[in-house]
Amino acid sequence: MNPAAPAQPRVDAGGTRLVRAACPHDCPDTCAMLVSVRDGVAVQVRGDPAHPTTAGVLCTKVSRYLERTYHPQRVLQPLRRSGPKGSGAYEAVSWDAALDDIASRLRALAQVDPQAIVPYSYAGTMGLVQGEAMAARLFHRLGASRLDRTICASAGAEGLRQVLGGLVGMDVEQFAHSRLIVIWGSNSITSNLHFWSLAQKARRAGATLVCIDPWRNDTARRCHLHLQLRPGTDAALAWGLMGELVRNDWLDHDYIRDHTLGFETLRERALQWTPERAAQVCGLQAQQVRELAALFGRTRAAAIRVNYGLQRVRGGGNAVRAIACLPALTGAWREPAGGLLLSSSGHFAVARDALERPDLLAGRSPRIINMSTIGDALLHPGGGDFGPRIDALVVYNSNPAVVAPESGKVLRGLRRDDLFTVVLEHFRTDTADLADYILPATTQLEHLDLLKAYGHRYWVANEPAIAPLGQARPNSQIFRDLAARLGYADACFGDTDEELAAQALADDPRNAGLDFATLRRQGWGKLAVPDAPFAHGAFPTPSGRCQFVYPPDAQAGRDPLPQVILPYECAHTQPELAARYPLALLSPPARHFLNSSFVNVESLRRHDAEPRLLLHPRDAAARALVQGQRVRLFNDRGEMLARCEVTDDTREGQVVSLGLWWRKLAPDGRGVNDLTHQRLTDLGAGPCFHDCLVQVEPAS
Ligand SMILES: Nc1nc2c(c(=O)[nH]1)N[C@H]1C(S)=C(S)[C@@H](COP(=O)(O)OP(=O)(O)OC[C@H]3O[C@@H](n4cnc5c(=O)[nH]c(N)nc54)[C@H](O)[C@@H]3O)O[C@H]1N2
Ligand SMILES: Nc1nc2c(c(=O)[nH]1)N[C@H]1C(S)=C(S)[C@@H](COP(=O)(O)OP(=O)(O)OC[C@H]3O[C@@H](n4cnc5c(=O)[nH]c(N)nc54)[C@H](O)[C@@H]3O)O[C@H]1N2
Ligand code: SF4
Ligand SMILES: [Mo]
Repeated sequence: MNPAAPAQPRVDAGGTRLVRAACPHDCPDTCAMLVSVRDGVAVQVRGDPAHPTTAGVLCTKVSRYLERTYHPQRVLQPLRRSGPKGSGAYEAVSWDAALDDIASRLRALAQVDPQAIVPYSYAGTMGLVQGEAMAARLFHRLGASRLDRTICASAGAEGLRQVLGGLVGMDVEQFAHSRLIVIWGSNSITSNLHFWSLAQKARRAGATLVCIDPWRNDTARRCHLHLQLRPGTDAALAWGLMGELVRNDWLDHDYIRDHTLGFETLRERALQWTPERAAQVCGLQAQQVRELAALFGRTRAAAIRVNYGLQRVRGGGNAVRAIACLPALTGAWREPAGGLLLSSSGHFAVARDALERPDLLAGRSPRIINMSTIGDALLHPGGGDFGPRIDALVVYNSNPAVVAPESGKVLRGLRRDDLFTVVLEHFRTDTADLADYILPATTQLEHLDLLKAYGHRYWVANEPAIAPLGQARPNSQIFRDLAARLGYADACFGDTDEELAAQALADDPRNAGLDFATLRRQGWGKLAVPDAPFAHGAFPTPSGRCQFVYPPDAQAGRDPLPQVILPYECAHTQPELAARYPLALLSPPARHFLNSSFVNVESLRRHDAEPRLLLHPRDAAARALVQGQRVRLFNDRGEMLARCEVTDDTREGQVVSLGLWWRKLAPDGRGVNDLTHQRLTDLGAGPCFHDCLVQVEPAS
């Protein structure tokens, strides 16, 4: 199960040192990298050719990691605000001065109510050491508010947990052997490149590729079939497919009997869903539903790569639930190359409590702030159920001024004069521009880390390749330093990064033979998880079965089956709003940026010189808009400018805006999240980025 990586030469004849690293970015691929270092300077990064999923290839973005690391605008010393908030005036201060002042401000707040302090972080780095390890310990010890990290995946995660029991599924490497691959809600070529390579292998061996996406993206264009449904209608399509599977008896009755829960209930509901009914909700042809159902029902090694695009709408959690029922109906799970993959992260045995030390809460249970509604939270005056007003925000590994929904409110919050904000960053991001202190953090080449993945089954270790640039410090060190300043003597605040990495690996059979020393030496190592994890059932649900029905819903008298829930903002649910703002806005990632990371890397911004808006020819004609024209995109929450691209790759009534631009690098200083709202998904309390109505007009 654990193929040993061949030993790499550590130093070549010319004196170049080769260091094993891991891509830290928020991407399912978590590539194993090799960094060449000469005279203390990193001179090359490349993909590890021996690592099975990386296969020697890094994406265009991370191929430019040196340009990012050695960027002239790296923040390399602590900065203290020296003018009004947002003025951009900062002065360099020593680490001692910065840490002393920050610690005394936090101490003073903690004496009144530590919940007034809020950490804000996501996946700028996915490393377990530079993520929620020392940081979590510090905030737990303080008794600060806890953060619900919902901004990406919580709706799908909860949906999948209800059906399969966790973020578990197929081994991505098995997709190479699938006969049918359904890519559902994902632009793999952009966001999951190494999966796409495996899908290509399957295609060359004769597999059929299907894409289900409201936008004909690069991936859809290269699939055999594309079902271009209305956004937020995926659950209806899944029910349409289930109806056909039941009516045509494309079912594995033994698998259903032995390994699933609630089939009779599902069967009855599925029979109410004809292809015509599903097609009507989804804006498809009934024949398309029939055709996909026949393909899926008659292919044993049928695999679904469901991704997060489709769960960023009101009904996203239930959509994932409905889709997750499909492979158990046909028994596709019996095949290693059949089943479904949303995320592999639940297969990793991580010793969370050892890393984060919730015991340091010492019986307290601080309130939880949802990061997806940080705009409202920052503007809350305090009191009532909310608890104390937020007086301090400590941001690391995230850029909320750009990535969080309803930027207007987020920015108003961040601009509050009575908010004390500390931002740990590589760059002067839009968020850092509103900080009281900007603390220089190291990049992946400068610190140690250990990564799990959400798209494959390998642990990947990251050795520091070069010394920290300037005065930069690893996140872990900054939180360690703050803990010392706050007088916390608990031994855990003395743990080194090596110790943290070692603690992250749970003592669990899945980690057999994989301690941190081994991973460092080998670079990476594969989890011991069966190729076909649910061939014999054994789902990690309480029932051990694939749960078509969710027992807690049944017990509470609610409908226990996956629901079809239409978007908050669409013509069916809000006709008056849709009359004023008739276009559905999707805002998926741009290929050459990673969320808001890399937007400041010049060689990458050259590919996407300014924000683009894809608009259907009929919508363009109705507004007398032409190719290349600058347009204004707006609704009641905000506006933004973009260059219009007239194309039938998008549906009529639907526009697509690509990427999360730095506000200060956009022509109008705005971003797409000026338009999005803070309402939450049906499950998991996640954001609804792709559930948003707008209007478009010529820019004046
Ligand atoms: N280059 C690049 N790669 C990235 C990222 C990036 O910013 N840039 N971001 C990374 C991150 S943080 C994540 S979470 C991952 C995951 O990435 P995802 O969130 O899966 O993003 P995409 O793969 O672009 O897929 C989004 C797709 O979903 C479609 N979509 C939108 N609404 C719906 C819907 O209602 N139904 C269906 N069926 N489809 C819908 C969009 O049109 C788009 O094609 O990608 C990671 N990889
Ligand atoms: N409209 C719309 N909005 C979206 C999305 C969308 O598709 N549409 N996608 C959403 C998704 S899926 C996600 S995951 C979120 C992503 O939101 P974020 O996790 O905030 O991702 P980034 O924008 O990449 O910001 C990460 C920041 O962390 C910094 N960073 C990186 N490594 C380190 C480190 O080691 N130390 C420190 N201190 N800082 C570091 C980077 O410089 C960068 O500025 O955005 C969400 N927002
Ligand atoms: S961003 Fe994704 S594809 Fe690119 S190097 Fe990192 S893990 Fe690999
Ligand atoms: Mo994400």
